[in-house]
Amino acid sequence: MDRKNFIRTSALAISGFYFLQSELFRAAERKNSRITENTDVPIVIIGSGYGGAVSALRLCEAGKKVVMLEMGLNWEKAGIPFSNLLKPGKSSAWLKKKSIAPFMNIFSLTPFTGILDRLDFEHINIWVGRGVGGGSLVNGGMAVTPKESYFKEIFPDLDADKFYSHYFPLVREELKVNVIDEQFLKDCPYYKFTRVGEEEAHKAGFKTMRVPNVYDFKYMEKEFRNEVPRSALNTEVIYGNNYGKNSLDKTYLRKALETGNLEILDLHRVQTIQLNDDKSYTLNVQQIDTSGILVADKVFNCKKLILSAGTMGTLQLLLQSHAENNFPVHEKIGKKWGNNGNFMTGRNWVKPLSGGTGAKQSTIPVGGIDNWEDPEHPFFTEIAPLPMGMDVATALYLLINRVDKKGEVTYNKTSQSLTLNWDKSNTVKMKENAQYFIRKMNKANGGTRSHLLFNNGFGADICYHPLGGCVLGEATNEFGKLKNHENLYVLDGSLIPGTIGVNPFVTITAIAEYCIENLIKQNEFV
Ligand code: FAE
Repeated sequence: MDRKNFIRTSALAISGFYFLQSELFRAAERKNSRITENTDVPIVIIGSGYGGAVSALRLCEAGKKVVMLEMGLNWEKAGIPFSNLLKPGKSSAWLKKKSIAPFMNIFSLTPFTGILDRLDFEHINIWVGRGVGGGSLVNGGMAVTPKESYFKEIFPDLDADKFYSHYFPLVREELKVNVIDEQFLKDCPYYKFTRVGEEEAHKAGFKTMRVPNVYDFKYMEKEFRNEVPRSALNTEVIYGNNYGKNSLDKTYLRKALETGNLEILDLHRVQTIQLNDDKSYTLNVQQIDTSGILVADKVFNCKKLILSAGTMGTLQLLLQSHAENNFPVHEKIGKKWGNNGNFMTGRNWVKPLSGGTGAKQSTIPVGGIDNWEDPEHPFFTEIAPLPMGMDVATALYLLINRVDKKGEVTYNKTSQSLTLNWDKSNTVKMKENAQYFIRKMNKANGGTRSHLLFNNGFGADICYHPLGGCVLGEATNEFGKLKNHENLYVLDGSLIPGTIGVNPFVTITAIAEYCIENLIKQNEFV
């Protein structure tokens, strides 16, 4: 080694040593500065998705002080912009080194507390939202009211008339649900995929329907005219929308905060729950920073506890606390879990000679195919966008089927994680429906099954709608109060027994409204 190289190498080694030392010092400092806090609060809500946001608003309006613990980040407060599909960044994944979209995960990431998480089980992967607003931050905003006949079948004990005349209209209003203008849909090049999808469906003999959404379509029209910054027309959706989407932070949660009675603590992950002798609860909570590093251990004591951590989060808390702290859980906890019949599929060579499904696509779906009344092949499917920045002549569909065979969620003490009793046998009928649909579409319109997408064109393992495990009226009383407990309530997707026949957040919100209204009336929170 010559003298120049020797000096350069030594300098690099010395600076590397000091860098390492200062990193170790900072890590030690972070460890030493971990605080342990013990706080008493009357009501705690875990999770800030649909069930949590509704509960918070109605309790705060009734004059109750509420603390909400949310493991994800408060993005509005943090002021960090969301990424789009073509350039995944900080918001695109929950502490992962690679992007976690349903396909095309070619992007490396620096771990950050992003808004999209994927929970991997043996036969199924489940995507969930993380952050203040829960799933509303990542979802496509499709705001679909279930068919009344199916709602009655799934919830025979609920007063369907009251739901269809009161709770569903109420939540559509609160969530700011609106419908795309038909002329805009007809003219806008970003909706070619919907127009082609509907045309092809009609040719194949299927019935289509307009799908309402919480995305502000008047804003989208302005985006198109370049009067405002673009969001849906700039490939923003599952990693967050910077504009246009009325996620919960802009609706229920904002209203709840305006009462002055709600405190939201973000980056606070509840680990386990203990039941105390006086029937109150103690929560063991970890506060983390945006790279997932533990900054404080905290303990919250509360008289009343609402679990709104989403289907998988709520089941994890209940079953893990049961395994580790002997926390009492009813025998029905974990039962009647379902994927809401989610089944992804797609077609290639869709109108290749006339511009395919369009190079530019809005991320917000507005069209659906309704085959629910077909006794042999009942399904509903979203005509989904595939905004890749170029025309790939591919049509994407997320089918929602009935769930004939339900699964079960249990807790494995050795691996300290949830186990999902769910395999191919649970999705047999869903696959048959997808095959039937694709064949009929191809026969009428040309095209092939998308063999390169998913598993040879069939995504049985893709789930956006985990539901059930804490079923209303079975694991809980008729208003979501858990059996075997006096001060514990579940208000989220886990109340729905595995299926609701359409995208679920309108139903989750309506059921939460119904439950919290009645719980307050019954003086559960005095
Ligand atoms: P959820 O919204 O999941 O909120 C639970 C919250 O609890 C999250 O913010 C978690 O971070 C937090 N949490 C969990 N564990 C803990 C813990 N231990 N400590 C503290 N916080 C915790 O619950 N549905 C539709 O109706 N229309 C759509 O267009 C649609 N598109 C979707 C697209 C994607 C990519 C995904 C993933 C889902 C989509 N969904 C859609 C489903 C919908 O977002 C979901 O059913 C609801 O968000 C579930 O609401 P929950 O109140 O149950």
